[in-house]
Amino acid sequence: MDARQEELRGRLGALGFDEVRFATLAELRGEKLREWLAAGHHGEMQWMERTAEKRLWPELVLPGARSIIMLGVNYWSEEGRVMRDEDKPVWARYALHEDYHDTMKPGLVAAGRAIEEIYAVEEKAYRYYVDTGPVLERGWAARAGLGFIGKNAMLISRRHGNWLFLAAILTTVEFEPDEPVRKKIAGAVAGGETEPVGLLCGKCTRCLDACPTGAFAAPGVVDARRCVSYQTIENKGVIPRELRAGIGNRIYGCDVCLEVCPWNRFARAGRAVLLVARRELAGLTVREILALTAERFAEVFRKTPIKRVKLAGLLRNACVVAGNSGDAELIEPLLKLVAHESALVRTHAVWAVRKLGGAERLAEARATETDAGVLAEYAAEV
Ligand code: B12
Ligand code: SF4
Ligand code: SF4
Repeated sequence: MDARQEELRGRLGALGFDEVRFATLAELRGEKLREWLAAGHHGEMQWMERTAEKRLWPELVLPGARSIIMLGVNYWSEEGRVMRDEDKPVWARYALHEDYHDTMKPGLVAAGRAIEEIYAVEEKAYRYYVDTGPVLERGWAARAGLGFIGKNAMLISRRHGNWLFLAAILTTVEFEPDEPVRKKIAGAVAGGETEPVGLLCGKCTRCLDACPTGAFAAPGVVDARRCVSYQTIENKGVIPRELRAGIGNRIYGCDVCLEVCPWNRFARAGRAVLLVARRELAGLTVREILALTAERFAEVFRKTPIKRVKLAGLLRNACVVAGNSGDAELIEPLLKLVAHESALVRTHAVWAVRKLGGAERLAEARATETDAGVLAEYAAEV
């Protein structure tokens, strides 16, 4: 192995990246992304459509690109094991941190400097991304051997389970590629270039069976439109009525298909060099969230990814959680939201009050309601 490449791997590891692996750029499973988009599985994420070609061909992102360095940051923590409280709204584990796009950035800046120093190149010889760039991160991570793609569509690491954030550095520097994960099946070797979904899943289907909203169109294929993560984070509008019950008490994101995966048994607490935990958020009650003002929202969710859904998005999600709780004492705080300035919030508050058996308390608000969408919610079946 090239001494400079190993020096780079060591320096990136010391910066806080738990996985540092290299792949040579070539075309990636393009048909999978195209099929996914053609089936409309991306919902309203039009940016996925706009950037599809760039995602498949990194030369369009960085002219002259030859390699990709795939980085993984383990965000598992031992407290994570005990932090679920059934009486409280449940947050995706990644969200109980300051926004990883921001906290991982200094690590990526320093990684870029390390490439410059070791390979005597300039800044234009690389581009780094964490989630936000047009890079098929899971596909490249599988190619570089960080793990395999599970039936839950996640990049699963044999060392860290499902709990890896991914980041990528495209570069014009050439590296020796690392080996993808392989498996011996009946004397032949599977994996590598073909990267089959579920390579190390065996007969297990736990994730597919556990999904609360039936979001898997096939093993490894998530129809985002049915996914709780999409509905509670990416969707800016009304959450389809037929999916609301399945959301249960998940207020932001969803980890169900990650949590049930037996590969997590190998996960150990991460070093958290590039992360800042915000576990206090898991202690918020749905009543406290329903009562949030704009000022309080800005204060409580400062620096977290949750601020991206804005107050109205979070109140919408909280109404769904409240409606699913069966707790009639939440009718009172929900009635305040039936008069909220945002029609989005009013719609979901009306649903929740009706779901909790408080329909008769809505007469006054209904008489003055003018928004067609909210009126449709009053008229709909619960
Ligand atoms: C759009 C998006 C979403 C969408 C769509 C999810 C999806 N399954 O595609 C929504 C909003 C639903 C979502 C949800 C989540 N996401 Co997301 N998301 C992304 C994003 C921005 C693009 C993913 C994408 O390209 N999807 C299109 C499909 C077709 O691509 P793909 O699943 O990546 O598949 C490729 C490879 O699997 C490979 N492949 C090889 N063989 C085969 C075979 C088949 C059949 C298929 C389909 C693919 C395949 O090729 C495919 C395409 O070439 C990435 C960041 C990025 N830039 O990549 C993060 C990313 C995938 N998300 C991430 C996370 C953490 C989540 C959530 C866990 C968040 C949460 N707790 O709520 C959930 C998990 C849901 C799930 N089971 O996938 C992490 C995943 C880390 C990991 N270890 O895998 C990423 C990489 C962000 C990051 N930088 O860490 N996400
Ligand atoms: S994140 Fe949740 S809703 Fe989305 S596919 Fe996984 S289990 Fe289903
Ligand atoms: S839960 Fe089972 S089927 Fe799903 S990804 Fe994990 S090992 Fe594979």
